Amino acid sequence: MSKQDEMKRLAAEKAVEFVPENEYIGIGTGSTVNFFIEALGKSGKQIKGAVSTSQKSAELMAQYGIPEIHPNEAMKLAVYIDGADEINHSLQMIKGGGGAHLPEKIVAKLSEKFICIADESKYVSRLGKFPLPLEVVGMARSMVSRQIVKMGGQPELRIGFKSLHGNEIVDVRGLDLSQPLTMERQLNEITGIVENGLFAERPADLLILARENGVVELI
Ligand code: ABF
Repeated sequence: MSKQDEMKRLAAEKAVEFVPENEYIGIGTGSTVNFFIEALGKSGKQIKGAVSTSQKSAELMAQYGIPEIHPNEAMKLAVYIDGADEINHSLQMIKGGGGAHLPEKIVAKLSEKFICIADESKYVSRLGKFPLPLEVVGMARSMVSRQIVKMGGQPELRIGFKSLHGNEIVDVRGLDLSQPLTMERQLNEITGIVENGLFAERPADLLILARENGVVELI
């Protein structure tokens, strides 16, 4: 197992301690979350049900006997466990590297507590080294791209990728993300963008960060 995978596993295993018994929870997407699903399944903890955010997570949950529920069945989720592509010191994130940031943002907003699990490579002082994913309706891709260029961004279509909801993903470099909340709200105004990968309005409430030296920090 690589050093980075070992750190992801450490953070994921720590997160199981924060899962309350007999509650509805949300489960994100990505390789760090895959370690969490395995650890939760092996822990024997009984949860009422979990909302998944991708087919991959749903399949892994089924493999470990974690009961799945549809998000419309739950008024609120006690906790949401998910990874991130980048997370800053205010626990604002860039997510969507896996193309699942729309369901992830929906489930995050449905959850009382968002716990982000990550290895230390994701922890940054300023967001933006990772290209910002935008889920875009196909018919509006060019119109959206022109507006992104006017904002200083360099949009790149994720070739051959369709989201869970059949939309396209455009990855954007070069936007000024020094004020993540302002940028998230600006992007929300652009017709044709279904969802952007900035999690500033809904940041994480807790970061479980695994360091290279094996220490797991709670931030
Ligand atoms: C997911 O976590 C995505 O938003 C993000 O792309 C991913 C990070 O992936 P990994 O855990 O594999 O680094 O929620």
